[in-house]
Amino acid sequence: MIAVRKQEEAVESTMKITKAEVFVGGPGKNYVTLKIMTDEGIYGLGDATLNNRETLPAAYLVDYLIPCLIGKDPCNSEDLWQYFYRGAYFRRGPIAMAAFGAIDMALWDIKAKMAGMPLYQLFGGKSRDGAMVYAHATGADIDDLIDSVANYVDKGYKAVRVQCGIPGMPSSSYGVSETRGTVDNYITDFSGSVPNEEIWDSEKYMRYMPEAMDKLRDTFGFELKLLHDVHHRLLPREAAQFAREMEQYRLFWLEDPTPAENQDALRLLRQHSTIPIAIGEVFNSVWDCNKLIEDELIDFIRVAVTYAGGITPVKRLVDLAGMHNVRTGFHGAPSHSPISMAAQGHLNAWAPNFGIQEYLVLGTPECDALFPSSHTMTDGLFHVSDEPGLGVDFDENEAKRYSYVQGFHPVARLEDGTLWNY
Ligand code: GCO
Ligand code: MG
Repeated sequence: MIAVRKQEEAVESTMKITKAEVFVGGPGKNYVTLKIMTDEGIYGLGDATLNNRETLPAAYLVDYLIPCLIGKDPCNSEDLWQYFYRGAYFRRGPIAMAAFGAIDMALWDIKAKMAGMPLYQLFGGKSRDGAMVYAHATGADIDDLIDSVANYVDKGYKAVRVQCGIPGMPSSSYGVSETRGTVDNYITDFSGSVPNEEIWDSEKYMRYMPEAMDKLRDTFGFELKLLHDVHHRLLPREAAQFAREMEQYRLFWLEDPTPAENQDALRLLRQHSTIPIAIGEVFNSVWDCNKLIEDELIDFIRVAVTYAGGITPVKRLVDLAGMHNVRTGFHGAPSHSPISMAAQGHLNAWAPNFGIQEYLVLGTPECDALFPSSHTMTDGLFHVSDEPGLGVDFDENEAKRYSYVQGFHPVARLEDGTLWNY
């Protein structure tokens, strides 16, 4: 006989959001941290950091979104997301999506804490134990780059992004400092009140990078996964030629070979090369990349849960990508706080079509003190914590040590002064 269990009373949420606060600042970064409080004492955390424009999502949250959250049931994250997205009329864009994204992350954090489960359980559980990450190796020249890669190999990383200074280029290329040795914060310049200007030369870059890659493969062999980021700087024909030349070095991916908004550019590249393409760190919504995914013009989708609007839309995007053989490779530049990195960690643990995760945030004692967590990294694999929720906390006392500091991305120009893509 089959035993029939008495149906337990349905769990109905009566929780209300009572307050939400935004903090801006951090150790060498302007993290934008959202904390949503409820009448039952459970709180949720979100990351709204938009690198070098941090005060804008913070203002969007404080001036427009937080007042609408008070008194709402935090369990209705879907309806609240639709309310903010459809209700905004002027939709999308990185500022608004980073602000929605932080709210969405915080609401998922609250729900998983209510359930007493790590967030990945609400998605369908784990598909893997550790998620492969890649680090950034940079070198002012090739020897410097080889040292930087060796440093990550020694630490057990299985995948490394490689960016190298280009001989004869009047200033550094993307992602590289002009001085030798590891540089921690090359993406943001805090030294002036206007952006620095760099000089870019596509021809010199295209001539030298294959040579640099050749030396890297000679030194490290083919087992180590190597990635390279063009940072949107080549024209479609140039990108096709470059991709073809780089093919022999078996990159894990070639990132942003062309300007992201010109989606047809990738058709030309696909006709000439089978190199795996990763794109999407500047996309804010599925509408920026559904054609790229459906037409299978890319291999990895690089959105971030911050400026792509949070877990709710990104999870949908991951499912769409999975239908078209596109794997994930979420953006994880140093500007992301451990909160969004945790949200991505949970998605990575679940996603059947996980590819790789860019990861640069863990490891400084100041950052760990501001965002205590029990996520761990071993041998280049990220192991998501089993704590309820996102598994990361925010120490408000520590936060008092920091405030907003203005910083800039550099601006790129060609040698004749023509402005180019950063
Ligand atoms: C990456 C990105 C970053 C961006 C940065 C801009 O692949 O990590 O290209 O390095 O330049 O996120 O703020
Ligand atoms: Mg990039």
